[in-house]
Amino acid sequence: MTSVDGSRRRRLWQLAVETLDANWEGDHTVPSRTLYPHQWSWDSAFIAIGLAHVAPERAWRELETLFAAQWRDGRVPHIVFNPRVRVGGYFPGPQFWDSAVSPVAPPQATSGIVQPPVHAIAAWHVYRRDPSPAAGRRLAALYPKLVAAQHYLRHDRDVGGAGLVCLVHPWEAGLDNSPAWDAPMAAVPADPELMRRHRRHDTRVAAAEQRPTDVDYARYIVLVDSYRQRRYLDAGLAADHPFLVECPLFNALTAAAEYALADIAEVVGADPAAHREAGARLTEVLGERLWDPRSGTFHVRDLRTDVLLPSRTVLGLGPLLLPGLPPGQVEALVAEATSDRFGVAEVMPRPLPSYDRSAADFDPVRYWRGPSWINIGWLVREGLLRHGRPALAAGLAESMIDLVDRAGCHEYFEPNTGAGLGSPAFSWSAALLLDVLAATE
Ligand code: 2M8
Repeated sequence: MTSVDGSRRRRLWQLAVETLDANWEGDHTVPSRTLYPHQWSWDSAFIAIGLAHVAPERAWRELETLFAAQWRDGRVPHIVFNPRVRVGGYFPGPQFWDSAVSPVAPPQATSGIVQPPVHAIAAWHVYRRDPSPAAGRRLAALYPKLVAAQHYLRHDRDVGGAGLVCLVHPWEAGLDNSPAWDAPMAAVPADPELMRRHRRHDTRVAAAEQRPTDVDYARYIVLVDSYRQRRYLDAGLAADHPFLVECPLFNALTAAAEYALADIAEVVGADPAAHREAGARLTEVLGERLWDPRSGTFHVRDLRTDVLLPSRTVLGLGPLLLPGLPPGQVEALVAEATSDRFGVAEVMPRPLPSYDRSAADFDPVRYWRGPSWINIGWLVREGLLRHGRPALAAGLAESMIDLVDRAGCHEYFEPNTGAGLGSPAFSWSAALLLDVLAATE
């Protein structure tokens, strides 16, 4: 277990609490005041995990506000737009998404895509911190919504027909411009005309070399256009949607959500068995479709070409979250995490990068193409703990605490120097720091 001395702990704890307080909007938390002024789906789940330690009422509210915008087909939108934010405060905003075109959209303006399903895991964390009868009632009210969200992902999004969730936009993965998407994105037409009609907001408030490129954005927009034109309906996606991928982290989180739902089902008087079966089935299919025994890690499958893509990104470590991962795959993933590519260690750990440090196109400052992120460290740490590697998990925790200690609650960090990148005062960095600090008490 990492030991964090008392005064350092108090200082970091206070910094994290102040960051979350400053980003609270009354019924949800913005990821960042400058860069992301609305509510984001997986951010809210991570934020709830941190809030459970200091403001459980806000933790429940965070999840409830998000699920109030759930679509009628069960999908949880990746952004819930705050109508009070000025037009142009974020791009692409509610006008561009135009969720009202869809017959299954809620009355609120939202985006039309999803993000990784961390919410059942978050709800279970929040409940376990304070398992009071009142918390049990809130858990019971969320349960059917969480089940509907899983149903949407596992059925409506099973484009490949093998039982894995298919993503229709890199933003769904949360690791927006990861090198994992380079090959499938290269096939998406980058229409320069389209971007000339829009203005990016992100590069006005963050350094351009730390953000995706204009060409990336042109493709992001083409994909939103394509999905909007089909009114965000999933039937027939395989025929003509230009980006269809199966991601190991997203699918591992979908499976982990089933195990969290099994725990929740026991508390709320529902049947846990079907959730455990779904978790086991997803674990099996992940092994069949995304595991490469030669590389010893998991990869993304491009459904348009039916090819397993070679890049080794931190997405490949996601299946460590699964309790039923075969021992050979666990060993291989631990070897991958502790190799020079990713640098996890018990002593003198280096920050966990988002991409293989030894790759020729590793970029230590550009968004998801190399920098270190606290949410990914948190997930890999959970995986190491699940598979009985507490010393490695402690090393990883130490590297995460160090990053925030030296640079503040930044959105991401330069993995060699530890410099803060992207937005300062970023919510999930603060929230997950609280959870990691609490575990070192
Ligand atoms: C980033 O993504 C948004 C689009 O969803 C953006 O760049 O504008 C990603 O890091 C994503 O994972 C995150 O949820 C979001 C808000 O923090 O920002």
